[in-house]
Amino acid sequence: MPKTNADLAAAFEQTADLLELQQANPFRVRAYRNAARLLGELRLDLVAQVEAGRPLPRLPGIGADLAGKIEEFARSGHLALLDRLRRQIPAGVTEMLQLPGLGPKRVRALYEELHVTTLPALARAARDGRIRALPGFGARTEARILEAIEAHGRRPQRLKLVTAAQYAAALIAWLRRAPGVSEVAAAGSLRRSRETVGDLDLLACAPDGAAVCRHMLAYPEVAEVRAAGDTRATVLLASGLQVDLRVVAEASFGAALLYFTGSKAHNIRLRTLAIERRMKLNEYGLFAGRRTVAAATEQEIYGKLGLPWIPPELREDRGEIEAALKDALPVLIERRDLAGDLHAHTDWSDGAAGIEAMARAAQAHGLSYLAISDHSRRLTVAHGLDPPRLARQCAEVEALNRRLAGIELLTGIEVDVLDDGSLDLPEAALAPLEVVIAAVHSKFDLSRAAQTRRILAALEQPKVRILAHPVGRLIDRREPYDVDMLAVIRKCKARGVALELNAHPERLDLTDVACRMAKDEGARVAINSDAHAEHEFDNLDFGIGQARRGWLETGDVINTRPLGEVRAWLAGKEER
Ligand code: DGT
Ligand code: CA
Ligand code: CA
Repeated sequence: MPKTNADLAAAFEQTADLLELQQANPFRVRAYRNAARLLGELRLDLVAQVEAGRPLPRLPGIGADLAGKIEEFARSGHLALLDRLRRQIPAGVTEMLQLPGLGPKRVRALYEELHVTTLPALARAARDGRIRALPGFGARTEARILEAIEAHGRRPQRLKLVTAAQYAAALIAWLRRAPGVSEVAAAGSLRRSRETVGDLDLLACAPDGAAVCRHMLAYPEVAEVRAAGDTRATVLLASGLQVDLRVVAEASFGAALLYFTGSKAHNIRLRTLAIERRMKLNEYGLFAGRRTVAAATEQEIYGKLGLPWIPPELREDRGEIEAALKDALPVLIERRDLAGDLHAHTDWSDGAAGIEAMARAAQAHGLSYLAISDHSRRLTVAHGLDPPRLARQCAEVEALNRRLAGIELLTGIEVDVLDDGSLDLPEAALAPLEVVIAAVHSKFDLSRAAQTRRILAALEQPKVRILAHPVGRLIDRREPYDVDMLAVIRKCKARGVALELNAHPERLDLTDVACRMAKDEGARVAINSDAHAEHEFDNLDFGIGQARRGWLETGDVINTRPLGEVRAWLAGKEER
């Protein structure tokens, strides 16, 4: 049963939605949502765990009931509860939940008050002006719903990188068991670490391509076969994800990997370079007339084109070819370059674990320091800290520091930026802290000018050293707020504030392009996990992928430095 954590996460998320539609106990709804979030990020494959007969590890928020559900899903591929909910609720209503801006509460109102159970019926209701008449809706919401339905039809579905990676890992493991396979690799946008993935491009190396294609068609998750032949197959998985598989000979593996990794724009530039050098480049190799110049590895092909090997994350035709020609490619940051993490939560606010557990987890992830930065009081839903609780937490952090070996904690806070750009806590409360992170969690819809003014004002506050998730987007769920990023970056540079690259796979905020802007302006970046649970330090990998797409090097990232240097920077004793 090659279901993956991503399938489980989707099933739990849907269970939560449908339970909420039925107005189930909010705590129960929340438990499923939290479990979905956990599974969506967890690296450990729980399915394999169950298959191997190993007990599930202790996981935050997963009690006996949910653990039973995980085992049920791993063993049967189904959740009886979800199947029942789906029978009780019309499919069109479930579909409405996919529309941005329509949560269970609104969907419930729409189908109870207007009796709409399909998207076309909902669109009609919007056009007839029936939605605006409902309490809590209004003409603006009605117009947005109509737009969302239209966009829903147009927009190709893209998966978050973390989700695509989970599906890919399970399928790659399956393909490695195909007859005669010596290698399986992911290509396409997944290999380039794009923040979202349209479809999976996989490459296998084997003498008998037809046998490998047949093996893939036998993958139990295949829902639809779109094409199948001796060297390639295209299928749709039950999750809706499309997979393109190519099977090639070892002699041309590098050429195929290069071609199918893309991007298309990068490939076009390489082909032009080949032509200028009187050669021809395609998915089978680099050729001079009929002679094969290079084909087995990417290194050889780049080499014969007069280029160093270019890391996949750079292959977007954003200047990497020019840099390579001058032998001036950046030396991209790697995960092992991170020395510490400057943003994490604990159960003092909305985190799942205590301070010590988070410290141990950070240490287990190879980090040597960790800032404890819980939310401030304005975020009441997250049990944000007021000055007295913050002072008590600091005392506890300092006490722990005297006891812990191998990891050093820094005191800190993720303090809300208020509507006018002032901070949620008074200067006196912030003064003793080492790491003050300013974060926007409200008023996302201000005009560009107003939002920019607000954030620049927050950056003027003397204790602020990091700007959290600078554009506030949630991939697939919330658009970034409108802000003049260049102005923000320049202010950060001027004030000696680091821009956070929040590594949560749903945020990946900064974007790759903004990372590049920050680097070009000479501003510092902090790659932070924003971990709310022990396993979330794994997410740093996704931050690194995004940073590499943004051309970042060790020197651009503040938390690659040893603690002593970071403390000096935090204290403002370094270049501004
Ligand atoms: P995605 O799937 O939208 O996330 O993005 P990619 O980059 O994975 O794009 P995809 O799956 O359409 O194609 C995978 C790679 O195959 C692409 O990056 C370059 C190569 N490729 C596909 N179609 C073409 C084409 O028509 N011309 C060229 N030059 N390359 C192509
Ligand atoms: Ca693709
Ligand atoms: Ca493709």
